[in-house]
Amino acid sequence: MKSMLMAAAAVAVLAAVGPSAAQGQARAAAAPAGRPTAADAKAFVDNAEAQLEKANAFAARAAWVRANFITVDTQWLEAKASAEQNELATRLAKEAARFDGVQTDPVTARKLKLLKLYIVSPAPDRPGAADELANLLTKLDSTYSTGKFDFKGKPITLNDAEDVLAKSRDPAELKTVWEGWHNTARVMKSDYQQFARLSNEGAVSLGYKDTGALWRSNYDMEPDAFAAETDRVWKQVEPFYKNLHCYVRARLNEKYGDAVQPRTGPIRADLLGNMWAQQWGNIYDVVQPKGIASSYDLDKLLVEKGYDPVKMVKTGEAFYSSLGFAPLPETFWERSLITRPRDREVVCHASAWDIDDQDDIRIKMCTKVNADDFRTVHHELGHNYYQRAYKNQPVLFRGAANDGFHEAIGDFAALSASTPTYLQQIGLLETVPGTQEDIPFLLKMALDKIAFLPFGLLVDRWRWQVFSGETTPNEYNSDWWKLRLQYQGLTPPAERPADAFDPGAKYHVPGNTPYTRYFLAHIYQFQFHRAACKQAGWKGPLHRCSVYDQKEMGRKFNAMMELGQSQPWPETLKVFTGETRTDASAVADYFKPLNTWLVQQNKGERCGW
Ligand code: X8Z
Ligand code: ZN
Repeated sequence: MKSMLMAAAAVAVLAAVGPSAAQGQARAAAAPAGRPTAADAKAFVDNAEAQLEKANAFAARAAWVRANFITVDTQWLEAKASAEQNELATRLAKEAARFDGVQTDPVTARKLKLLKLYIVSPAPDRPGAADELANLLTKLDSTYSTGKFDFKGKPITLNDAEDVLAKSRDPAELKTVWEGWHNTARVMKSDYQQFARLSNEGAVSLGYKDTGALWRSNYDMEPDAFAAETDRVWKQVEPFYKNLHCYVRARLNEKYGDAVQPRTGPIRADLLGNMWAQQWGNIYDVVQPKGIASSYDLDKLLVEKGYDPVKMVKTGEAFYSSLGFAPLPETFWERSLITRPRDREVVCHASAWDIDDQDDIRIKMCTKVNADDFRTVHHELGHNYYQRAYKNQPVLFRGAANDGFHEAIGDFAALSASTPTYLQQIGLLETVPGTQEDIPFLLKMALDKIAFLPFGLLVDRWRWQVFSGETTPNEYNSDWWKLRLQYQGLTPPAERPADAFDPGAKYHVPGNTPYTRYFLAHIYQFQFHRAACKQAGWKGPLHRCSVYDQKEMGRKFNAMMELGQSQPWPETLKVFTGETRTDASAVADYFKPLNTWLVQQNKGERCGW
């Protein structure tokens, strides 16, 4: 597999036996003589895997080169390789349907299923369609990645704009920069519309209702059941999110006054310290609890202790080494992109790559020395260690149990790596604060982890609606803001222009990366953390636990990762946690003291929006 953010990612699917055995036998009985056998099916998947491996090796390198050096020529090369890969995978997915109902061994049955889910956006098989789709995707991703707008008389990048959103406390400036970035996405709307049309046509040709149904079919259950699962889990955490929203809104109101942020209703999206208001940790200074100071600030510690981007990545590697993982290969250091180059355009959105499905693992990120990127480094390395763990699986099983697992590995590591105990162990922090700082610590964590949940859900709610046709191109932006209001309780700083395409201002939309995976990951990482701490014999509160140096736990974690997508994800979850469902009770356990505290703080407020 290639980048964790590429359009054509291998993914996990339904239980080992596809159609029920009874259905299969019924069809087999009615089938004419000469129908394919189990041996034919096995030969087909073996051959399919060999072809995919070859196409992936080529497409991954073309994609890497384009993402590290965006020019017309590299875009052309990437689009050509990606179109060929898409054509191949889509053709194989169709051929796989020939074996529907054939009684194969369970491994072959699972591989046939996975083959039909291999491509995020399959191409229609008319001449030229795969090329058109690939060109649109390369162009959308490149337009996003090279986007700039004028601020204070000079063009600025998203990286610069993110710094302003994180640090400025001037509402007029925040609004200008927020609008500046969001308006860069307007040019993408018609390409996105055409992309959605083509992708849907491809998905329908594979037997899915639309592209959204294809994406929802990746979780070892029926697509409708999966949508219902995400609703169920959201309902588990929604009350907590609403408590946090209520508390933060009150502090913003105190800081900025009624004219900027009213005490009731939605929160202005540009005031939360992040371009998409998806993580709010950057405004901790504005919302910190009165009378309980936090004795340290990770942003400052990293700078004071002289961290640079490479040292951040080395520190991340050392955390994984402490769990018993082998060091990263020399080529990781030679080939990764760790800082933003000055002389060329690159895709700065962080990603982890597995170029040859073996040892050529790399990251690509424009690392800044701050707390956000300290966590992102652990996040990206988590992808690489997962990729390495499942490299000996057959091609179609080289992937996460489900895509939420892939996103959760590194975040799980970062939960331990964010504890003051660990920061002290690696010399970043002098003394570990006592329990009086639990609320400040948990509030910081919740500003990132709990604030994220509704955003993690709504990005694909919007795309599911676009793909199903429920949201028409005229409604792209208004429906986006309906969902932003409904789930996050947010509003734009001012009315949006008629031609705005605000979903396009979030990387994963032009980057065509499904997003529900991050919602799931924000649940799974706490399930992993709770199980890991239990294995390590931890008896204290969950948020104080760090599994640094726990080699036996690390071995068991790696054993789960080695399974790749060889079996349905609930079985893989069970291997490490003993649990078989996505379950937010671990989130509740971790944050329990904070939720209680928030409820007290919110007394007298009119929560909700
Ligand atoms: O895209 C990412 C990673 C790469 S897989 C940096 N994340 C999501 C985002 O930035 O929107 C991690 C958290 C959510
Ligand atoms: Zn990721």
